[in-house]
Amino acid sequence: PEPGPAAAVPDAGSPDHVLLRRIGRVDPLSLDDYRSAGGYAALREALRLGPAGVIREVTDSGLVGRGGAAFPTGRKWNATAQQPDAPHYLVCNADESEPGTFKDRVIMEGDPFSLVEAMTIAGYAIGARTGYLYIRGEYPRALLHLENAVSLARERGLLGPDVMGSGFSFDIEIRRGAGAYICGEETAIFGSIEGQRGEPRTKPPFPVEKGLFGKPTAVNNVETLVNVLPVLLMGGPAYAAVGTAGSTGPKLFCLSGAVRRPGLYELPFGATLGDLVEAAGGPHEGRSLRAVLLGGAAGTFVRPDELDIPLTFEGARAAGASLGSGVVLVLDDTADLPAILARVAAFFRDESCGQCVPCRVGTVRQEESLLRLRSGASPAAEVPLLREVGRAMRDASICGLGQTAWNAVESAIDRLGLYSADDPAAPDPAPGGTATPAPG
Ligand code: L3W
Ligand code: SF4
Repeated sequence: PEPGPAAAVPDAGSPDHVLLRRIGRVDPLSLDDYRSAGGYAALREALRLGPAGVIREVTDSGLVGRGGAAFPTGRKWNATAQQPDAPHYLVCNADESEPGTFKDRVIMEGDPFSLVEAMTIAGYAIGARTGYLYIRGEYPRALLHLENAVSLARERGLLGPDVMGSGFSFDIEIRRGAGAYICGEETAIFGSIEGQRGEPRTKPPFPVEKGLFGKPTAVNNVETLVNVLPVLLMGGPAYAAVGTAGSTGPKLFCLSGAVRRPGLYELPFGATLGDLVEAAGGPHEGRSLRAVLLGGAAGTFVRPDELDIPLTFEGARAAGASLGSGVVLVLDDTADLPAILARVAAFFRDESCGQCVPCRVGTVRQEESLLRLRSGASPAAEVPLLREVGRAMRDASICGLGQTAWNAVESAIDRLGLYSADDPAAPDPAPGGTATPAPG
């Protein structure tokens, strides 16, 4: 059998964990275990505070979204709660598909009741009676554990018409994705749940105003929601004291690639990239760091001399990078960067929904150019073309997929010096300098 969720957490059981504290310590199928490990105390507190009180604590906590865009959760919940149109919906974005990301999976597999409790609190705060949990289709164990959690919570009156005897009615519907990365984009989720093609919609209107079924909707990532539990248990201001002023609370980081102990790490915001790589044991014996890809396929390559970048939203931004959802991919001196870039480009070409031209065509052209470069085409001809295509995608694509599809390639060229005239790893020009056309 596959190893359990705790196997993905190298320091499972650490007393410093807040979000991961139950991983590997409770039976994820047992509501009694969850309750004896502190479960449902936060919902009780929420019901005591009332919806406005919950939103106040979440706002005071400074919690921002963990799905990649860092939007203030309290502001999103307040904007949804204030909408006169009804009904209101909650959508939990559990379509975790960013390459290198597995944080939400560990929570859903190892501590599923925490998500059910957090969704109930969110529904209460925004005035929703239904929450949709949109889960990645390739997460069968997480699905099983969540189905079990929802059904046990219903049996015990923690979901349903009278949550904890409070008169508040809330239930959770689970919907599975079917393998499309784009369905994790917050408005594409709506189409997917509504039974249409999962394609992003233009914003505004934002989901808080017109979301699922055209109604006010708060969409939150799994990690964002489970952070609401410590917010209510500690109180907003105490939570805000953890981390930095701009990035409060604990954060999960998915570390993969050429380190000795890859896996999921929980750290308060503020540690540096170097601290994290060191916590994971650093590069393997005899190897040295070549680069770190921060923020996943849509992220930015940084150099080994940039390891002092603080792992905060503002720190990454100041360094011209992005934290994304917390993906950290470490490459050592054996990494084949041109092959990795071609893989990233193939991913975006494959996952583009094809709705808008800059992305539909741009992701194809980008991949073709990178394949030509791998085959020895001249950077002097290809790099300006890549820049032009990248600019068009960034400026004119409808959604984040197209807007970020050139980030990693651009940073490999500009920060790592790949394909620059003085790049020692640059391939020798092909005989005659002719470009090899890409397949397809
Ligand atoms: C009300 C306004 N609401 C913005 C809301 C908006 C959304 C949130 C963020 O992409 C990022 C993306 C990926 N009134 C509002 C408002 N909102 N203005 O705030 O919005 P937005 O559009 O900036 O971002 P997004 O479309 O949600 C998410 C990046 O994440 N990413 C993706 C990672 C993948 C995963 C995963 O697999 N789990 O997270 C990686 O970098 O590029 O920048 O709710 O409605 N005025
Ligand atoms: Fe679809 Fe790409 Fe346009 Fe997004 S940017 S809507 S993925 S074609």
